[in-house]
Amino acid sequence: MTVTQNKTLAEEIRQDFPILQQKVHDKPLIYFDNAATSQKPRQVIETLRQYYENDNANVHRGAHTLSSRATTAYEAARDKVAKFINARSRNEIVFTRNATEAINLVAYSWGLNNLTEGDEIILSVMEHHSNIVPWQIIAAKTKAILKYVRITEDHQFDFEHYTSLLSDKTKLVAVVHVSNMLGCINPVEEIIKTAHQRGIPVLIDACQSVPHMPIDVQKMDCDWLVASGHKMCATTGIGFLYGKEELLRQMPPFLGGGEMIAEVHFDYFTCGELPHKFEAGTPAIGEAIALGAAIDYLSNIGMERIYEYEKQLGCYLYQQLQAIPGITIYGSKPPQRAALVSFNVEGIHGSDLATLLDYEGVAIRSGHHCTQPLHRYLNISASARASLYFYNTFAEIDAFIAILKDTIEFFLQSEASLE
Ligand code: C6P
Repeated sequence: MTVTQNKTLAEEIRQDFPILQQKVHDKPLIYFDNAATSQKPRQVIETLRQYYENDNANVHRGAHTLSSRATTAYEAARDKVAKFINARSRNEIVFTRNATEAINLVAYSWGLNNLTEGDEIILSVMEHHSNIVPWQIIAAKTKAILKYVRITEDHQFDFEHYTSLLSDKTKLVAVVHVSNMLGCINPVEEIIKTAHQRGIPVLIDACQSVPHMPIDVQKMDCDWLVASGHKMCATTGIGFLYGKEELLRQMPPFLGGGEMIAEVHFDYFTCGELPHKFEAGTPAIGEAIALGAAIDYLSNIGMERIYEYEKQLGCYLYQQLQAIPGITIYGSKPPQRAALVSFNVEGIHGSDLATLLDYEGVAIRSGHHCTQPLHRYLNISASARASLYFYNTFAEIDAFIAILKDTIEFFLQSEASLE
């Protein structure tokens, strides 16, 4: 990858993504399902291959060379994550399988031990299931109560409603940074500041923001933040939890076993140091190292540049979709939104649309996108969603819109001929 300023970002780096060069059903692949998972550049695939060909061994255990190489690379990946989100210390980064596991870690470790009957947890109606179900489980065990911040008429986080929900009973706020359905970018710094004025800790689900924009946890001042590697050019099976060191120190371990201990006796154990206290068992070593390579890759391009390019791409997609008759778009207007758009077309189910588009080489997602409560709140059962990443092009958007229009016409004509 060579970064120059006169080509568009996608033109410069697209060749790094082998999977994007293929045809699907004999049509050039247009991959617009990046909110579900991103594609991986050669640099990440190569890092994983090299690790398994040369260095594969277990970490923190062996005295041998391979184990020492694997340990060094694994811990270097932690340093890269810490630097990428500007954590104060590497001890604040815990590797998990994904964002879901990271939220469960906080729910079981912190939630179960700090919440009691009548305490309130504030979520928002736009949360992904991963930031609802763990809290429902913990609320059932502790008799805590869940409260949901509404969205405004133009589908933004309703700040006024949020502040009205905060009270002496509120013990936690857990909200998404960028909604994977509405695409809105929530004012997390304000949300956190307001909660902190009452001494309430805040967890940020940054699954859809960390891959797309610069993140500074110190500036944001969140207490915990979670993300998944597979949405940011790394592999599946790796994600991370950021937590303020003093909070992580107070939290008991989530899972028990090897790696997370200092001493084990027949009748008790003592915990290892942070962050190992939360990493029980053999971790996803190659995947963590590949996450480090993904971070190198993204940092080399520059997160600010990725954010700016995606902003233009997202605006263009929104404008083009908006011009289609019979379309309903969810989420507020650009530019305060991410490069993803969920929509429905009158008379066509999102799943039918996605299936027909697949025949034309276009990959989009349809269904509830793991936000069933939000879909119910909006009085819809499903939606179609096109979600972009920095390797997508304006030409792909043009092709997608043309294919979408043809597909809608084809579908509506077929329906009419059956009547
Ligand atoms: N959203 C989507 O298509 P995991 O599965 O743990 O990697 O990520 C869960 C998750 C949590 N929060 C948000 C905001 C998310 O978008 C996701 C994953 C994917 O929208 C898969 S459902």
